[in-house]
Amino acid sequence: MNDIKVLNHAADNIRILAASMVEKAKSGHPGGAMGGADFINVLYSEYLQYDPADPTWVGRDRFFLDPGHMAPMLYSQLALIGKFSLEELQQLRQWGSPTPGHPEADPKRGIENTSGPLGQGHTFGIGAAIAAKFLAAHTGNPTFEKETIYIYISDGGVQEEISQGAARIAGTLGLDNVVMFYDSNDIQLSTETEEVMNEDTAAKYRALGWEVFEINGNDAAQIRTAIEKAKAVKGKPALIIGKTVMGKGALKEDGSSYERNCKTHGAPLGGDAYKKTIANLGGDPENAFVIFDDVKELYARRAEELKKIVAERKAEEAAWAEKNPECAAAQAEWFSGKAPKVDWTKVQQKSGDATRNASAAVLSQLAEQVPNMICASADLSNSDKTDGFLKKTHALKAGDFSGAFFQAGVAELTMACCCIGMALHGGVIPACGTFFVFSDYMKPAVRMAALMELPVKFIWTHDAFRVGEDGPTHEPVEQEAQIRLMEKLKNHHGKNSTLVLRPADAQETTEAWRLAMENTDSPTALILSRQNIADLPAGNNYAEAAKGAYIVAGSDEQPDVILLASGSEVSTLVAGTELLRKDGVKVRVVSVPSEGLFRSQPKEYQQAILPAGVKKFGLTAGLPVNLEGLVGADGCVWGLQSFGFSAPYKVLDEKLGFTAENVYKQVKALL
Ligand SMILES: Cc1ncc(C[n+]2csc(CCOP(=O)(O)OP(=O)(O)O)c2C)c(N)n1
Ligand SMILES: [Mg+2]
Repeated sequence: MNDIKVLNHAADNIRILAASMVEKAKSGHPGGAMGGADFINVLYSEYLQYDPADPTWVGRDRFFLDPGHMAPMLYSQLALIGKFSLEELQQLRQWGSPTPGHPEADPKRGIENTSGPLGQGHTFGIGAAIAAKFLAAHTGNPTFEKETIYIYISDGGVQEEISQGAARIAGTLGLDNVVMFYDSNDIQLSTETEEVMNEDTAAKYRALGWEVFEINGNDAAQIRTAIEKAKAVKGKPALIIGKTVMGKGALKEDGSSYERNCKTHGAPLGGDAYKKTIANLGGDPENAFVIFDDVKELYARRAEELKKIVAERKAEEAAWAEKNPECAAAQAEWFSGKAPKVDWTKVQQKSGDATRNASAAVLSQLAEQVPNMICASADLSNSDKTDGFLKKTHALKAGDFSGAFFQAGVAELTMACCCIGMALHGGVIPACGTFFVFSDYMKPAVRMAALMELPVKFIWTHDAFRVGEDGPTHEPVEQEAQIRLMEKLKNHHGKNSTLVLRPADAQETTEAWRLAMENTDSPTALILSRQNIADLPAGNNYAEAAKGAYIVAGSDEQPDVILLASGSEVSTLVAGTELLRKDGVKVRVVSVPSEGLFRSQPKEYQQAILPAGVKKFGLTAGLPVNLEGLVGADGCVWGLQSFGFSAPYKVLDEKLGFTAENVYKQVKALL
């Protein structure tokens, strides 16, 4: 057991480094980091199991940070274990540095998740815990049973609504591999917490099925005991509520206390206050970026302990692998991040089917062929047709993770963040479904998946006003334009941050799913119809969908006009061509499942499909902006200009101009 004095000295070391990073950067958040230092230090010096020589070891414990503004605490802690240099700490928030303003996922350096938008980070941790349970059940590898997901949350994360969803899921699924620390310092950015919350947080989490421990979060001995107890809890997640002191050890320039002060939330301590604080914590204000000798020794000892712990756990894994070579090979494949091998010829599509049903046909095959896939739905599995997957497996349950379906309940953001956490954990391929209109509840998570380059599959059905009688609340209009903006936004590797696919018929849906499964380094969105759609003309070359836009079979050479659309509007265009041809008009129909993918093709291809100077007519059930970029000055787009209306969808098609006759009329006016 480490001497408490040394633990306290190490926590002070973290406080000194964190405050100094912010001081040097002239921006950042010292107060929270200084209050949380004791917890993170006890965790890393005594409990967190990881392999210093093999940072992405699959069985490692994981630390998920929710309050990204406490980055200086995490970076300083990681400097104590050698993952960051003292020079790198001094580059906080600077261009090109590995220590940006809020941590961005970098598991090799000990950062398991990007954090910044409060609430999401701890939900990623819950998703990772689900993945660990799933892998334990599906591989039998004993290492996953031993893995603990440690989560750090603050007042902001508890206040965010998503915490209700995360806690509900963790409680319902009995995630006893979760130990969450709540840094309860009574202070937030602009007020003391009592101005905005007077709940009994412990009672709330108990009611949601958690075991709760309440301690002084700046007392190393109490933290140690609480972690011991939390790890021992069976059948439930554990929450340690630590009352902490914001800005612990901070002094003002006159030497009076600067603790428990909102001002230390998000600004450097400043000048003499900084110097007084560093001296008070036992550091040298002129030379603050130092790791104390006894702290170096503390972490050197821990590194030795870890060698033994990791050797034992890896020996267990090796024994398992020897007995289960096939499972071990499968597990290695799952963690490789490579696309799974799928025999797509096995997918049987029905002619004229709704694309949500076509998606179900694919999911049914994926459930059989991709044993590490987890599919989720926010209580709509029989409508969003993720039940195609569910019918081949069963739902994950407390104590039984042998299934592969995650029933998230009506909580779209929670579901999305859990899926992201599964992807962060590695070893599993998550997908999740709901109605497209409710993608509005998921966008913050889609953005984070895009930023982290995670291959989560978002399945959004009921893609247009043709939802019909459910009325405007359920009819997406502007959602496609919104999500397609993510195709225009590049990630930091220069790739479109999200792949967005809206297939035109059942067969094209198989292609879209193939592209989704082969996309291993960004999220994919599949936008699918509720209503049946006529097949594209016979002989259509569906493989061309991989280019984002392609010429549909039956198109004329040397066209007078090019008609383009995505999803079910393509078949409306095809119907319109028959009327146009009767007038001798030569027509090309182009299906555009993904503008982003199309724009990634060579210029020659783009020009061959949509040559400049040829008149173009676009049809979209969303906002015209969906196609205006492709139509340009060569024509016009017929789309929706307002929210939808309640009526049977065929009536809406008539009223809103989504008919062969209107296509004919609009195109004639154009020519
Ligand atoms: C979703 C979201 N909303 C707002 C913010 C801006 N913000 C960052 S920290 C913070 C206050 C958080 O208070 P707390 O979690 O108690 O942190 P402490 O002040 O104790 O460091 C706010 C509002 C954010 N990062 N994420
Ligand atoms: Mg706080």
